[in-house]
Amino acid sequence: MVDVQVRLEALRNRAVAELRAVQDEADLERWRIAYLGRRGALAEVTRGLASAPASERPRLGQAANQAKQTLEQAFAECEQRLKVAALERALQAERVDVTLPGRPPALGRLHPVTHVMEQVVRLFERMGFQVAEGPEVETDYYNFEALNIPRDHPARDIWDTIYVRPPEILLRTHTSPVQARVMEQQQPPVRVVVPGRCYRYEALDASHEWMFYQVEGLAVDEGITMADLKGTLTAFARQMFWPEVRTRFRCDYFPFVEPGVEMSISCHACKGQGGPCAVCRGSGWLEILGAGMVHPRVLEKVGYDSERYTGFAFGMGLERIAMIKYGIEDIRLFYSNDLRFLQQFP
Ligand code: FA5
Repeated sequence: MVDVQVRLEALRNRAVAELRAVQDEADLERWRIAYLGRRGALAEVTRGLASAPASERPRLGQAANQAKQTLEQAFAECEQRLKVAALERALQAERVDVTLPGRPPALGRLHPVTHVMEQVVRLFERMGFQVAEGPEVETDYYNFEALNIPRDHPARDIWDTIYVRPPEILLRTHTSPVQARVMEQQQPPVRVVVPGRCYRYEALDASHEWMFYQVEGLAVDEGITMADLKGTLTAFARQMFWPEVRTRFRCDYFPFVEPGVEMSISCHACKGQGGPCAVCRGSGWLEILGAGMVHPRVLEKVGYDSERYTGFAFGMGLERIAMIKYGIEDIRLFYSNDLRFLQQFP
């Protein structure tokens, strides 16, 4: 029965050698069936033991058992080897090179109009003004009546109003309604600036939007004169634009001021020379705001003594200021959400 033992030996050697070449679970399963399966090579040799002489059987049986144990152990080791290899592959796939430089997070930035609004407000704060705010959905009273614009006043046509619930509730057409709201709440001296959104039923073009920002200013005290208005606004312009800027005040009409003015600054492109300048269309000046001395009737409506107190007020469009400062030609660029435009600002 040397024959059986030789076969067992050969079988074991072949099986172990083949197992070394096994690369995946499917190979391993094929190997298991081929050698350890019920109809596998080992089972076949073991079945041959039945024809061996009885005296040889125990020894051969033992040899067969040993071969089986060897193969089972080799199988378990291979199974373990495959598991470790699979785990290593998974880890390799997840590998992160921690020495690579990080990807910088995309930083947001302020909208250019927000940026200009903060600058304007900061400059007036330094001159002693406080910040006040008011509602964008406003009543007819504050938007018009309190500002000396009664219902059938022709000046209402200046402001193309968007109504929420006509005729009483509307979207404020300017920040001026906050003037009365502030004065109703406090006694003079008053010094406030009011930044905020305004709405008008407008035909859109390069300088008109239906939603835009204004900053209102109001100063009321004893003895305030037109010189204070001019001095304050000129100081503002020099800091906001450039130190040599010149300002010009010309008569304008707003029902809530008397006298009323419009203020222009000298054109930065042609340094006020005019001529063929496209920025100021040859005039040398750029209009930036409306202003004036608060109308006595506006003061009286909030219960102020108009004999004792005087004041000045102004209102500027922030998009217009931003357009001048950054050389932007079309107001619609601000609200078209085009990142190529917005990312140009600091
Ligand atoms: C007013 O709104 C007055 N309340 C300003 C004022 C306040 C005068 C206090 C006197 C005293 P006006 O309608 O001119 O005035 O608007 C002021 C500024 O808002 C304009 O110069 C302009 O820069 C801006 N503005 C007005 N309409 C629009 C619009 N449709 N789109 C963008 N900006 C606008």
